[in-house]
Amino acid sequence: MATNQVAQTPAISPLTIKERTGSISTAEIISILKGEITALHISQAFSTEVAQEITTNFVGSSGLKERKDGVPGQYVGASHYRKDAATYFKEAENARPHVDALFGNLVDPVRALFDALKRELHKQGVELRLACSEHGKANVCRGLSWSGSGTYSLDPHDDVAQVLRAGNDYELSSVAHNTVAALNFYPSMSEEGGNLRLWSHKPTVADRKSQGVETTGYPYLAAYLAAVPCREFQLKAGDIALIDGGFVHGVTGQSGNGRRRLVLNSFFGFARPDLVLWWT
Ligand SMILES: O=C(O)CCC(=O)C(=O)O
Ligand SMILES: [Fe+2]
Repeated sequence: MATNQVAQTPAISPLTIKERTGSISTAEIISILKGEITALHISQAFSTEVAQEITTNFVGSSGLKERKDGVPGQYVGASHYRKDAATYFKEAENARPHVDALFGNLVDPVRALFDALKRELHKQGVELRLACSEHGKANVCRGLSWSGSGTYSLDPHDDVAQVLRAGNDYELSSVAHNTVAALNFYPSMSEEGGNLRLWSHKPTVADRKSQGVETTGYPYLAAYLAAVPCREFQLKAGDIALIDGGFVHGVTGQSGNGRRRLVLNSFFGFARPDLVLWWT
């Protein structure tokens, strides 16, 4: 009983947040990976021209699908969430032409970040590569448009449970013991809402068990988070948010009948001291 009660009172972990305008640097990305910063919000981090091209291509994509895994939203690409490695990597292979097509003939800013980080880590004796298996390899990103209605368009969750529970057939499971960095590029933003909310809480396995979200990390109920301080990022098209995905986060409800919110999301983290894996 006592253990249950402890697990149900969320421990507060302080947030270290950096917000600025401009270009993201590899030093900042590595600070997130090492757990020195919890969240980084960079405004006007990539061009509105690229943002518009990606949005137009997402909306018109023949690879655009409705999620059927209990998380309301539309997507282009593949998600490892609740899938075995064979299924995920096959889906990633099949979706690759659609993910590539999101960028048209413009330079893909997510791949540019990946390449810059790869060069910097290489200098430090660390390899960065896409997660893979005999069935294929991950894509650099996936496009997502959340459609939950109510307080949140994407309910509060953490990104670590799904990695911890990915299973032995995934090489990325070991990243769950280090920082799982969640990278978000925003090509389009709703008129109101659609903020990224981050709570001062990094759930443990016991916390997840107490909330019945041990394997998914999704969703944490409002009652559980009620006493936990939070911060919110007001996002615009062209922004990047990079967070420690172990902290609970969610996307607030959206309104306005014009633009739809679109995020390009990827995950990465240390699998070994000399290896950083990247996946979606
Ligand atoms: O859309 C966002 O801002 C966050 C996305 C996210 O948390 C996720 O895909 O796990
Ligand atoms: Fe997330």
